This record gives sequence, structure tokens and C-alpha cells, in this order.
Amino acid sequence: MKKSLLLLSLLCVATQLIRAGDITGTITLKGTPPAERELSPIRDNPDCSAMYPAALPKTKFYVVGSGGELADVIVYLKGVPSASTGASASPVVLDQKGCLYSPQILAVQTGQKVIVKNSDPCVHNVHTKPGANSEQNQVQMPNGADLTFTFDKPEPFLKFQCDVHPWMFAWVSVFDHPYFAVSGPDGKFTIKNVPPGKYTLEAAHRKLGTKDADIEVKDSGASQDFTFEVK
Ligand SMILES: [Cu+2]
Repeated sequence: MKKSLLLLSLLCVATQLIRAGDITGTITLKGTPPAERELSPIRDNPDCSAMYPAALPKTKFYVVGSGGELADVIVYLKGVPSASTGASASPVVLDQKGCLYSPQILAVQTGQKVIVKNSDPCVHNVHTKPGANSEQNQVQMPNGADLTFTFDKPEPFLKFQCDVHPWMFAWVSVFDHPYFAVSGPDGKFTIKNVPPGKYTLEAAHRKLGTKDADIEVKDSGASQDFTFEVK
């Protein structure tokens, strides 16, 4: 009898350990955001302007679909205990292509590698401008070896910039847990394998600020949408 109780309690513990659900949702923008600006300094740079024989690229502050689907929103659990799995997580790639960073908004865990590539025929200088983490500054030649960056501390929208091309920016949000996602061009996000429980879910857009929601994640997961507004 005692043995079967022990087995039962072990089974319960094991089941709890593997119980987890996904948080899914859609981010929507109401209203018309400010027009994006042409990156006109590119015109004065022969290396970069050669890559844009027609129109110059524009800023990507608000990446919005025709139905208001809002991309580049970081969605994450707020106030959860530190539990980074970054050291064993797959690296995230940040490319420099067409004298722009791609992607311009990304998110990683502490200790997770950010591999910076240079796909351009010109030199770039990758310079981080962190708040909580230490500053890093490395030159990268055309076809140069990949650079690797990692960050020790959580920090929202840590800025990457290129000192050669002053219009080049990317923003990397760093978390000390794996429970975050970035909304895609369809406005959708999925945070995978969240243990059941009650949480505060926060959505952050670099220009539009943050929105919070209290949610309960069950075995079957949870769903939470966010709507941002520009007036
Ligand atoms: Cu550059």
C-alpha cells in the first residue's frame, strides 16, 4: 500500500514537471502610425547607396499589416523567477545586409549567443549601447568572421548600432527566463511550454510602450490578445 502511494506521488510530481501550455495571442494596432522616414543619409554613402539603385529603405518603427496586425512586439511573463536556459539555447542570428540590421527587433535569454553576420561588401562596426550590461564594440570586415555577443543581465531594447553607418540600429531585449516571444508580421505570438499558473503577461513595443494582462495558464495553455493605439 505504502509502495503504491509512493509511486502515485512520484507520478504526480513527474506529471507536474512535464505539464506546460503555450500562450498564444495576436497584437493589433488601432489608428494610423506616423509615416516611416526615408533613410536619406544612405544617399551620401557610396557603398550603401550602390545597393539601392531605386528607392532608399525606410525606418521600420511600426510594422503593421493591412488589418492592423502589429509585428515586433515583445511579449513576456513579467516578475517570474530567474530561470535562464540561454547557455543551451540555439543562437540567434543578427545579420547586416544592405547596410541595415536584420531583424531590427529581437529577443534572447541571458547567456544565449547572438551571432552577428556581415553579408555586405563593406565594413560595419557593431557597437552595443546597453544600460545594465557591459558595452561592446567590434569592427567587422566584409566577409569577416561572425561575431558573437552574449548578455549577462536582463534588459529591454538593448541598442545595437553601427558606428560607420549612423542610421543602422537593432534592439535586443534580454530576459533571464525562456518565456517570451516576438510578434510576427501577422501580429501573432506563441510563448511555448509555460508551467500552469497565474502570471502577468506584458507586451512591449519600442515606440508604443507596454501593456499588461493578468492571465492563468492551464495545461491547455492560454490565449491573450493586446491592442495598442496611436492617436
Ligand atoms: Cu554599418
